[in-house]
Amino acid sequence: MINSAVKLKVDRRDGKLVMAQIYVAFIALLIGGLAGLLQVLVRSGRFELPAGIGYYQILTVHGVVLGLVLTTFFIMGFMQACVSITAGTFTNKQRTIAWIGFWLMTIGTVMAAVMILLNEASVLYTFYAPLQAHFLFYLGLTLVVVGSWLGSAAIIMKYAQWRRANPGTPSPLLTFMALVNVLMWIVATLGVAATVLIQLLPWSLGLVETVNVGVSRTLFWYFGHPLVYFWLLPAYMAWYVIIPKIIGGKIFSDSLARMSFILFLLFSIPVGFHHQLLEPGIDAAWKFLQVVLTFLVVIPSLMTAFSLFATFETFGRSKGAKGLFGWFKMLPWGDARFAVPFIGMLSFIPAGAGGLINASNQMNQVVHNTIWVTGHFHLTLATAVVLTFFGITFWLVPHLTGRVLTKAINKLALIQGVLWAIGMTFMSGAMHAAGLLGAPRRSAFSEYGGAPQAAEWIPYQVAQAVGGSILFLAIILMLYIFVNLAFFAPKGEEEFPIGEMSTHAEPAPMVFENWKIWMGITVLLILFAYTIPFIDLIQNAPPGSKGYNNLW
Ligand code: HAS
Ligand code: CU
Repeated sequence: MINSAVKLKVDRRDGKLVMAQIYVAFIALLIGGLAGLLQVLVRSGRFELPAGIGYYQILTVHGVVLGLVLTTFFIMGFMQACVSITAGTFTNKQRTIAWIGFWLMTIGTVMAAVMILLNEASVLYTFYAPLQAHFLFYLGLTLVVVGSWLGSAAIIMKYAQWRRANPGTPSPLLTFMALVNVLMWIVATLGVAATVLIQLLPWSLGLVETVNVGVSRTLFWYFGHPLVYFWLLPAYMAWYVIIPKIIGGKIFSDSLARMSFILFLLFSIPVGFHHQLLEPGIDAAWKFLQVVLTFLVVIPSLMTAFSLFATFETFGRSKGAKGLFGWFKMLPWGDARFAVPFIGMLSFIPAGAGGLINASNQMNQVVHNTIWVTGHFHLTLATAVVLTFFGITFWLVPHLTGRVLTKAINKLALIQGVLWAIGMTFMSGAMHAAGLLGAPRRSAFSEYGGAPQAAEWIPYQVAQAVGGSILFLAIILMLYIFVNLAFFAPKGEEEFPIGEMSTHAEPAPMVFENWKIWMGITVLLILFAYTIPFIDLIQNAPPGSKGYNNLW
């Protein structure tokens, strides 16, 4: 079935391309992790930043470097590896395009990073106007996006080539999933490209005096929400396809996996308003519509949870497990390639529940702009997704460098995962709790010119610092593991685990690959959810604000 066309090894030339991106991702982990440590220490109120470094500056480093750089580089590399091994080695032309993409992304990253370090771009990672950065920061991030389009183009070209060569056969599942993610990414990044090119760049160059802030935030969130699923879907690729193989089980259903990815394509984009529920300028009816669509996009995650339980249970029972939860004991707890992503899955249960709370219009009033939200995305992105990426690293890096994951490193990897779980329980738990008490996010406290601290938040801020310090230790351990797997582990062959279909599953219907239908519905839903609100935001921009409407 899906495995018949699978080669056993990623081509060496493709492997270099993938590794280049993974190197950048881990450098980002080091820098971003350090910034994170400084942040929790400052917030504990017991530490001052040296050398005139600003709180918002390190916050921007942390958000941009981990939220945008680590993720985009790792994801591009991982997806390219998946496509290369399941749909075939990239042609020279495809690989060259991907390399140009890599270099554009890298140059862009350096430009943005330099401007942040010079304190010319302390605009947080959502770069909300009217906060303004140096134009080189915006230009740098534009290059990152354009570079990622080229990396995506290589994936699309490979898919098209495979499609032509195999008419009437469903594409390999991992390739299909990577394709959906890049299609979603391209449609989503049009929003951020629009605000950067048409609004923020001309404004930061002084060509226009002001920008329509409502429009710029709306365009950002048109991109910002699918951005979080662009992070999530590669983790889902591993959960659906890689994990079953690692535990020695089977993929529960190929069709269900494809269907959930298609639902992400359709419903990820027209939901950005759930980040703007408290913003003026958008009619409540449109906010309501997007809240409803947000609850629709929860369905493919529930399908994923169902499918994972089914995989685990079927596997356990095949090993003779009895009772409701007997299968749980049968899972390979000593294998870091499974156990570390599993911690991620586990954290995604409360993380997802928190998301539902955020999305519920009334409850959003309680949590919005509090540090609860920071707690939410440290469970989703910084635990569920990131621990899955680490789990992938444990086999992908040695696979590509011709080395093996030794028993000793596997053990360290398990310790790393457990440390992460402990650190994050403290940090994210305290963030959720302090958020409910009203502690603001993204706010330096009084000594940095921010809000005064309420006494009742302080114990939670200390717990955050404790958790954050444990997380920093885990990051150091992870970097050690990465360097070992990339340069020092013994030579050998490490498997690229790709799950096989359960024999009970039906083959996937070809309608899943009718991109005219899926892209058509995607565009229609976007137009439906956004056209009138955009017209409103542009036509009803506050009158009399000098130059406010210079731009839209
Ligand atoms: Fe979110 C804010 C709503 C998912 C990331 N989110 C953020 C921000 C980030 C972020 C970065 O509606 C802050 C942005 C900023 O800086 O302002 N989020 C949701 C909803 C979901 C959701 C409804 N978010 C994510 C994911 C992220 C992410 C995924 C990153 C990867 N989020 C919001 C809202 C806000 C928000 C509002 C704005 C808040 C505000 O006011 O500013 C859903 O997609 C979640 C669905 C998930 C589930 C869980 C399914 C569980 C699974 C695991 C199964 C486990 C197994 C193993 C099988 C329903 C799949 C267990 C085995 C055992 C034996 C137990
Ligand atoms: Cu969102």
